[in-house]
Amino acid sequence: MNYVWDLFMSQDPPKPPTTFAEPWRVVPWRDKKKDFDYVTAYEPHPEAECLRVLLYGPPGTGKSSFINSVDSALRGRISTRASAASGYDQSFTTKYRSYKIQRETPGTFYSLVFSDIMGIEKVSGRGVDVENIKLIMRGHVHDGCKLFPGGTPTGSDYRESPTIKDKAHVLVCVISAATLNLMDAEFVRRIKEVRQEAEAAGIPQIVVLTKIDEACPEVKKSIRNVYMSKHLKTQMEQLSVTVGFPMNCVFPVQNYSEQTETDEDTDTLILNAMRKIIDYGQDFLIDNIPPTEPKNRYSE
Ligand SMILES: Nc1nc2c(ncn2[C@@H]2O[C@H](COP(=O)(O)OP(=O)(O)OP(=O)(O)O)[C@@H](O)[C@H]2O)c(=O)[nH]1
Ligand SMILES: [Mg+2]
Repeated sequence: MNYVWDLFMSQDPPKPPTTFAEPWRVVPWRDKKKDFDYVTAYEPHPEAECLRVLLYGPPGTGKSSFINSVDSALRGRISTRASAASGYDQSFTTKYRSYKIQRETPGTFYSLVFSDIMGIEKVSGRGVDVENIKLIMRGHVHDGCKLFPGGTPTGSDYRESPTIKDKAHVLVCVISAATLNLMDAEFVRRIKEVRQEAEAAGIPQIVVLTKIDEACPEVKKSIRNVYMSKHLKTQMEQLSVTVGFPMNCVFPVQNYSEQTETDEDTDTLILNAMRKIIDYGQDFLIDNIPPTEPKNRYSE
């Protein structure tokens, strides 16, 4: 009797499950082709020329890696064009630079432009400051400009009268799920400031939540657990509450960082996020480019 009791007491209480029984959001695993075709076929209004996606966020969260990951998912091989590095407290990217993704035929490109900037840093005097993000968002900064905190672009770096093709059409805040709990209040304040400015300019906003593999062992085991993981859902809810992004604007991805080959499931999440980015950006273009007058057939 004592033996049975001792045995019972020596056992740890059962741990609550770390995953849901059913995913809380539907992902078209094994059907990435739909999103792939959607992204590859996308053509914005000719006045916009391309859909301009501006990425921002704290340093080292995976902004440059996300550009490389979309490039990799579209081209079917790992790309490392946007410089990514393993620095975490200081921004590795130091310029405002735009990237296009090449189609199979050399010299032809997808209708997407990614603008990569250095991270927002919590220490003033480093990284990109919020004033400069506002200028980039409104199309005042020329590509290739080196941004100095506290200073604004002047001369040939400054565009006096931007048109719709120079402005950001969708703003993507890149946050790491692995360090979300450690995110400083100062980061949150700066991100909120950018959000308010984007809201005032009517620019749609999305969050790409990276490093989900580092944040959750279940996801590391299989990326298909992304919407089964209780931990990740809590992270997303927390992000939504602290920074104010609605849950349906948050898209978790795992960037290509160590892999040497692309894979279907990683591509699926990246392309799914990309499709949403296109949809949101397209709404902005519809609202901001007046429809062309239908041709009057009697005046020809
Ligand atoms: N495991 C994992 N590592 C990632 C992921 N995304 C990015 N990384 C790694 O995180 C590090 C920083 O990534 P970057 O893409 O340089 O980050 P960034 O936001 O562009 O950084 P700055 O330009 O310095 O602001 C690199 O070592 C990447 O390989 C991810 O989803 N999972
Ligand atoms: Mg970078």
